Amino acid sequence: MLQSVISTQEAIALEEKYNAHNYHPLPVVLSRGEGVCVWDVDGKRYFDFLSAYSAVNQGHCHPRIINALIEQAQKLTLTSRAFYNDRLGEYAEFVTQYFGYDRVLPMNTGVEGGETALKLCRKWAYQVKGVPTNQAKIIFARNNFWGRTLAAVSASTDDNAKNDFGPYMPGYEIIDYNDLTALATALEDKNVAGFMLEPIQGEAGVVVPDEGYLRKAYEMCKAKNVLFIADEVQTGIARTGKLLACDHESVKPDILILGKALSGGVMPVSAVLANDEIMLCIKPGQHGSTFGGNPLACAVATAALNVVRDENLPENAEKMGVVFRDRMTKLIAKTDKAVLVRGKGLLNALVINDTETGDLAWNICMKMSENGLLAKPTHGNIIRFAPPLVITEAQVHECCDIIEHSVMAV
Ligand code: IF1
Repeated sequence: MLQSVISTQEAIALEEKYNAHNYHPLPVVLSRGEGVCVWDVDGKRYFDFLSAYSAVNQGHCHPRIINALIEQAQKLTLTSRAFYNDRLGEYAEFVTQYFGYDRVLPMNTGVEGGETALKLCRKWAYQVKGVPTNQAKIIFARNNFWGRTLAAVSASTDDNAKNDFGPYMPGYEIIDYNDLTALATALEDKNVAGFMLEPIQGEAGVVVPDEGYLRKAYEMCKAKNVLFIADEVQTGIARTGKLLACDHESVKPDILILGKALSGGVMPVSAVLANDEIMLCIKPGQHGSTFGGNPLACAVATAALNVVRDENLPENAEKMGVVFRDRMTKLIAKTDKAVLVRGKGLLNALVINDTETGDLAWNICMKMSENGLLAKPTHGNIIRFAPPLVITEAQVHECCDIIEHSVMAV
């Protein structure tokens, strides 16, 4: 293996000196990725159990997706929507049929998908539902995370993500997640236009709602003519053992937001899907983006979605998730350092019996990194485990051995 030209120390020092300090990464400098694994600049191999926050579900640098990228990149990468191109129409047909909606509005990042969904929801509220102008309310769940824009952090209940970014977006209502009584109360307000939520809360620490919550919440929204908006940026694209996390309860969101693995982690591609009554509320010139729906993104996302289907990634995520949680349950029985494992498919979290500062979880992640597995704590004492969905059963067991040795060694 060719060694990289830059050392770990140099790479970290440069980032420290010239980059914003908006993250606190593990001290690992990666230079190559393939399938479930990544390699650092010294050639050390790691199993990637973060998957770039569920963006590389298809595995790092999947050949089919990379080839689609290369082929299209040599023809046409960007036209803007000022003109048509020969990729967007076919992609729009493909992705709407793939997920079962009339239309798609293509964007780039997950948070742009969220912003687009909220603009659609408000437009629909005024033009279809008949909410008085500028009176539309959107309901969010406490501990939600849907990105870093001002509209997104206005919905946040996490001080670190929100503080000192005010003033905040008006028209928001926050209710407890997984609480149907709170939802019923909020839905009494005639001006509520939509309820936006993650089917499983990712950043909050892989919080799985009670069985039936999504289904009941959806029905309550429909009864009040309120749009059910599913943020599947992290839970979608086979991550939880179904194509969409909403599929576990046969809920079909009025507005579906996708991102991350929609491109297999190759480039930013997001999408909002909805039917005509909602999507056609936005007219020409009322929304868009320079890169939204670019030919390169269309080619990459088409390949990425074909890989999900052709390699049966939802089924594999379901099966491997059972193996993983079973191994973690056995580990919890052996140590008091880990208290709980939760999740669906290959979106799981291990809750660490930690101090307030979260040192134990961080130290476990550092030990796992030494032992060749990458994962990162969220909210102090919760370690999220989300490998690429192409992982094999043998690799799951090899990784669980690493997790077990690391937990026992710290
Ligand atoms: C960070 C985690 C955080 C998301 C859901 C929308 C977005 C995200 C459910 C926005 C993005 C990323 C962002 C990144 C860390 C990661 C993350 F939950 F995945 F771990 F922060 F919460 N909806 N999640 O999870 O998508 O605009 O980033 O493409 O900002 O630190 P984006």
